[in-house]
Amino acid sequence: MKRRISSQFRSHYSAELVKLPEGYRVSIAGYVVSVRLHGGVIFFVVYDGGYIQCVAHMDEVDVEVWKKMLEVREYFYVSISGCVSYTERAPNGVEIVMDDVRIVAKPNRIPPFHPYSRKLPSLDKRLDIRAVDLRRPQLHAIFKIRHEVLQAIRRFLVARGFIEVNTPKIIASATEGGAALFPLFYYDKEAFLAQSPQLYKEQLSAALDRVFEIAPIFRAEEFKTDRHLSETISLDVEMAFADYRDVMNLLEDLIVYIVNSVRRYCIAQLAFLNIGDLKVRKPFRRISYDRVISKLKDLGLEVGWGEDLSTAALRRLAEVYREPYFIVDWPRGLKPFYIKSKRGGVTESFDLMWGHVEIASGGSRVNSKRSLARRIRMQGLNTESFEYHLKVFDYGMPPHAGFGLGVDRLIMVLTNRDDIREVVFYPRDPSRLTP
Ligand code: AMO
Repeated sequence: MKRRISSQFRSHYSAELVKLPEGYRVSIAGYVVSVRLHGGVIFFVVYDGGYIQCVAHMDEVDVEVWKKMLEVREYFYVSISGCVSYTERAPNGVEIVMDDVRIVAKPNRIPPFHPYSRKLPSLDKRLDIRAVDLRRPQLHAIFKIRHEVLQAIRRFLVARGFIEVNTPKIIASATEGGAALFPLFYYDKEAFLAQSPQLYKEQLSAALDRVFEIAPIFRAEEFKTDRHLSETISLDVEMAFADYRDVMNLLEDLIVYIVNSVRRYCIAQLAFLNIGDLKVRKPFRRISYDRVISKLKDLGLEVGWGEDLSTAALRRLAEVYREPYFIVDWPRGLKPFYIKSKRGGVTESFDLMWGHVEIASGGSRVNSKRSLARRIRMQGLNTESFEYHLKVFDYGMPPHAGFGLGVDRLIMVLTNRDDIREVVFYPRDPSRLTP
């Protein structure tokens, strides 16, 4: 594919220079990361999606041009003209010997921290000026990995015959019992921001067989953890003629594919972030909720049957299970109304854990209208609010299953960050609504 997008500011991107012969004249545009002046030689490092060193000798450029070069500071946006030169002194083996510079935008203020500084302000302070924080090379590495994860998800699912769909984010009723909703005015009615595309993806799997969506979900929980957001990106997958075992197998293959893609396409980024041992092995363990409870008891943590697993319990388990693993067959009371029951008060459900973080959850779905209505009532919800969904079952509903995967959580784990907000461009949490 041709990548060239030239403009009055640039003929090439720095990444393209290695394909050009010594002496080839180019112009590049970007922002200045560093300026060094050594006697009569000036060096700039410019970022244009990649880094490039640019150099000029006082004696070899026009006096007016040299004066302009001396004006350039970090954070200036510049367009630079010069010739390609191969040299060992440049970090990537190639540099531009400049003959002109055009200052395109000058900042009025210097950011409160330097992109290469080891001493950074707190994440909250950095988030307050996120657009500047995002110029840090560490975040470039994280967001390149994020980009690759999203690409890999799409490649994998499309190759398996899934269709990418979009469902409404303004909805009329809740789907995820435990999680609170954000209410909003919808003309003269009350509406909510969608917690999950759950019921829509189920309906779409009946119509299209295999569907997926990558979109925001909204959770109005009053959390204060390292892994919750009020708005987060979810990968939702749903397939007809499948049960929870089939989707666990699919999810396991997907995770392996994502990890391999990141290892293949993000070598420099993984190295930069010091992530040397990113590996997952199939098959992932499948451990029943019952066994998890007794395992925790052995580890000295008493959890009553039917209780959810606390962060402390999940952290304890993470010490034992170092690779991703599934907790399967959760008690009915812990799972939403649309998850199919099985004998023993449990459900055909799973959570995919990686470390102490729940990456995904899913299960087989109830596909009989009567059972679904009963489960809605059992959870204290009103069947009338779900009439729009229940009536679809009158036209036939095949067995189906699926999962929701927290994309931000997966990227947090892959990039080894200890706060989910690091891996989101503009995170939303109970105390943050801007920028
Ligand atoms: P669940 O509510 O478990 O299931 O959500 C699915 C996955 O989404 C991620 N997630 C979150 N990530 C960050 N911040 C949050 N506040 C947050 N809430 C959830 C988690 C979680 O595993 N409809 C079902 C899925 C299904 O059965 O298909 C659902 O929404 O990684």
